[in-house]
Amino acid sequence: MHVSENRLSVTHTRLLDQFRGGKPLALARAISLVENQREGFQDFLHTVLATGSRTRRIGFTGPPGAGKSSLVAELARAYRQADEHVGIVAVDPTSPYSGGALLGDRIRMNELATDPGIFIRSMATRGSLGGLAATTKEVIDLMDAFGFERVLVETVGVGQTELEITAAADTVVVVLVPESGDAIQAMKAGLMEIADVFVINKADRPGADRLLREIRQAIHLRTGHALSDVPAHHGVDLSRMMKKEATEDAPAPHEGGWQIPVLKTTAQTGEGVPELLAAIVDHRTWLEESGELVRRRRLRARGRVSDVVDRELHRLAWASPEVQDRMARGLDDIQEGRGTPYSVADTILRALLKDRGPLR
Ligand SMILES: Nc1nc2c(ncn2[C@@H]2O[C@H](COP(=O)(O)OP(=O)(O)OP(=O)(O)O)[C@@H](O)[C@H]2O)c(=O)[nH]1
Ligand SMILES: [Mg+2]
Repeated sequence: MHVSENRLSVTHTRLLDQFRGGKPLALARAISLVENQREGFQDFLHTVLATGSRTRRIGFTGPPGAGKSSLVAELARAYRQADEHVGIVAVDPTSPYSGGALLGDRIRMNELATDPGIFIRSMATRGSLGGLAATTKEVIDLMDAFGFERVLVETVGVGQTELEITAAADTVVVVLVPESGDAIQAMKAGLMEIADVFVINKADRPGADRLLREIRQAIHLRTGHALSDVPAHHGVDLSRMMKKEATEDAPAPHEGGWQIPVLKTTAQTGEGVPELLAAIVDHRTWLEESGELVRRRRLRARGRVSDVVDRELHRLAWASPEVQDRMARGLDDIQEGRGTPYSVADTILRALLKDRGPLR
């Protein structure tokens, strides 16, 4: 695989011109090129991404129906008022839905769908784990390269599936509602690890204040404020141990000065939305000043490289005639009791690595 701008086809060169000229249709075409992984999509991505990243990426996750889309719509409106261009990506675990349905049932949200400063894309996960569709991150990259100052990503959090949002966003907003249970459940679901900002939406409903207090207490305990007041227990300093274990691969421990805010919103009336906007600004400032933004971007780049390597290895393996041949013979061996899936896989890997000298 040799990616290069010089390898772009005539069609893709034309697409590139229109993309760089800011034509929304070109963005839509580029997205489907990438989503369908059509011939040449890697050269195209390589070319448009070479200019570097400048978009502020904000992820929203939380249980179904928590009001994520309603909040995203409120924020998008606010960013538009500040004259920013906004990309919205909504990832649905089952099926993609139309731009109109995506932004909920309110009339004024339809304004968003027709605003040329907003580009909305919904994607199905098609069974991929981690809550993001296989190419969601690439679509976000395309929106970044296209020049949106802001990209808002919505994923439905069901159990552990929202974890990947941390790989796609600079700031992760976890949206809960009074009905979504207690703080213990949120901790169990791993939401404490991924949240940069907690929002209790539907604050017009009973139970919001209780959940707010519980989440605040849980954060307080988790970030070790309670621990640091207490002398090391049996000579073991838990907070130090936790720090030591943090490596480049590990998710960010929320230490180093960021206090996770817990806010109440009512997306329907817009109440609490200015505070949410302010919390996102504060988090951005912290990201930049603490060096965390650099760390997250590096982590993101690492994930992207390994994604591409995985995908290419997979493609190379199953496209190889030698591999096909060994597979066919291996299946005979298994059937006749001379081989196992492990021995056959072993011969396939050997063939692949021998065939592809430079890959070794
Ligand atoms: N009472 C109340 N209802 C709200 C609030 N915010 C959103 N809703 C309603 O809750 C329902 C779900 O809102 P959405 O914004 O679609 O929620 P979502 O989290 O995007 O839902 P999915 O994408 O389907 O998981 C809609 O009927 C909204 O009108 C709120 O603050 N209070
Ligand atoms: Mg939604």
